[in-house]
Amino acid sequence: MSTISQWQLRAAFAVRLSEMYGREVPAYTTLVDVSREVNEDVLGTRGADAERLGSIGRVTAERHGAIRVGTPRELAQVARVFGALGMHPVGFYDLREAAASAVPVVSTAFRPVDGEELALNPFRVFTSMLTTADPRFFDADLRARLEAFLAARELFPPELLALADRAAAERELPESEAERFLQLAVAAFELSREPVDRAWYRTLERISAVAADVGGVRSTHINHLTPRVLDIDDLYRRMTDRGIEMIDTIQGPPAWKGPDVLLRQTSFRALAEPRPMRLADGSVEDGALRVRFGEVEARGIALTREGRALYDELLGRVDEQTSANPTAARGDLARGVWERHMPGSEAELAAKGLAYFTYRLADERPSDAGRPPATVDALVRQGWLHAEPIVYEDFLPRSAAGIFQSNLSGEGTRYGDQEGTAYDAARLAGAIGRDVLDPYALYARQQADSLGRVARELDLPDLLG
Ligand code: OOG
Ligand code: NI
Repeated sequence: MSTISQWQLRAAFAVRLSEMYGREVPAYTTLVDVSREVNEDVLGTRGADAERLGSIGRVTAERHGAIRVGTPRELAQVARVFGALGMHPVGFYDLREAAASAVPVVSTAFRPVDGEELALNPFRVFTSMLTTADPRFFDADLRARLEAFLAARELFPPELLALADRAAAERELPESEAERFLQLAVAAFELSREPVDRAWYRTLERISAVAADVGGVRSTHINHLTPRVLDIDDLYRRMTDRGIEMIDTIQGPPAWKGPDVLLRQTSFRALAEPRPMRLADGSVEDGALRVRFGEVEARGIALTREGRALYDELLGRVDEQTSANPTAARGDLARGVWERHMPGSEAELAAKGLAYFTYRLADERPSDAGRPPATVDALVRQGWLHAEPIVYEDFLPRSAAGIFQSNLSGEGTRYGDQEGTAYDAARLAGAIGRDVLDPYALYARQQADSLGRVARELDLPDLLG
């Protein structure tokens, strides 16, 4: 009997989730269609260069999802489901600090970690957990009620978790178990039709719309599913032309003539979705909730810590200029800052140690070659090696907070006199029962592995320094 490997499970899960979400949120299907058109056009005009940060096959299939859970126990279960798909927790994001309105969550991203797995299918899920212990959002009474509510619900049936554990242990599932696993896993993220307790939902909504979305209902659901495009500015125009109202910015780096780095994202607010509401007298009436949205992204080169520090510094400068010139367009100010301070070529990013690359031997040695030079820089310059950018596989806290925020209706409440509760990567790892991996270490290893290979091939043991 044939078996289904983890990457095949991951790819199949992404496809089925996408079909399900397209049925639930038709605007998502429009977004996917427009993304495909944009990608085909970019491929047509830029040719092979369009695939520098991933093959068109990978990019067309590429999605990230976002989900939100309530407790460490639920997060640990999510980790088992994604573990079955070869997805591991990477990075820690504290959106409580990054957002101006009340977004009481901390997050990580579940994703494949090695190059081959990423190339097979890079599906990733931004996963947030409510910080119920943070008194800036939840007073003692509300916290107790919220935690009791969350403790009493079950997001993932035991059969799903058992199949997940088996897939993780055996790194595959027999076909019929794989089918069952996929059905249960997709169903776990469908929007529930169960009536929502209106008074409870409204109580949480006064604190934060995100808290209500997570802790106001007895199930979870996919919040959005994001396709990847090769030209997000073009996509933004085309969606606007189709009458879909986008948020007013593209988050992340500006459009400019230099290399694409990190991540640019934009979104639109989805329509209200019908959700039955249970009233205090027990009766049920038609209601609607508007929490899910559409998002799209363009990915660039992964930056090193130094590169990221530069990115954060430039964002700060753009903020300063924006508040000093409130009538100027932020995108124009940002482009100006970038042109002054961001390296204008991949070669310069590499030479300054600001971005990650993999290296491979050129098909032919330079014609007048004697011994190869001893530095990576010189090897690339003289044509011994090709440098290929490593694509950024992660998220940006400030953009994530912006996306959360731009899709909330109210600011929510924050008790400013209270001290925040520490939730850090270690606490998250403790909840999940496995390490939360450091994204920089993953990119650095990919780069070092490639350098190790070329160092052996060229017999340059000192190349790695
Ligand atoms: C997650 C928001 C963050 C991204 O792409 O930065 C995110 C959420 O709304 O649950 O998905
Ligand atoms: Ni997202």
